[in-house]
Amino acid sequence: MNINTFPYPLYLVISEADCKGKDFLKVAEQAILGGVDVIQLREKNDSPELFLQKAQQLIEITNKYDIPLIINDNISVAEKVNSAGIHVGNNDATPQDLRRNPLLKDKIIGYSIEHLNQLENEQTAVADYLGISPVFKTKTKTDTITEWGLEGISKIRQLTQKPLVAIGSIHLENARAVINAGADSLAVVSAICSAADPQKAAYELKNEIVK
Ligand code: TZP
Ligand code: MG
Repeated sequence: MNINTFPYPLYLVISEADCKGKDFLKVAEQAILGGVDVIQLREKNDSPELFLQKAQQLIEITNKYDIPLIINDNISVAEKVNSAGIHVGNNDATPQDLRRNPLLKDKIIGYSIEHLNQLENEQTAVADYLGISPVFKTKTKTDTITEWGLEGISKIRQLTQKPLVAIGSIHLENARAVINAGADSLAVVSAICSAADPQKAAYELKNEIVK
């Protein structure tokens, strides 16, 4: 795809476990109705079969609303469901590998930035968007490296034109500051998945971003 703009300002990253007993498919649908623009399915502990099954269920919903589905770090699942994109981290298959794959080369490819020197590598150059991971320390993902903070976003903003998707403890209260620091899109897990009303949470976040 190789996009210069990222027309998805509110990005939901979802897993069944992060929905804490709620039906994750319902949470996803409510989030879409509230204004989420793109969804990533991120299942770190599932068997390949279960991950595929969840992706097949979720893509029925995202397709219904014409919302892109991005698969976290699983080439086979991304290929099999023909997802709109795939997201990889610093220790996963590389964006270059994905671009060489005939089934994935035209997909949205996201790449997490955990070290500043990644901005100089060829992987960053071929990614469609960069994940700023994490902006703030989060209980949802504890094996993180750099906590970028707002200063980190501003620094990365000066070094690249790529769309920047910020993730990590983003909530209604800090959403505007993260955008003002230079992020193009906000990715959240708990702000929507743990909310009593995911649709309302998405709606409020979206209003905070686009206002
Ligand atoms: N990558 C970096 S932080 C994070 C991921 C998947 C989790 C963000 O979760 P939350 O609940 O929005 O802080
Ligand atoms: Mg990974």
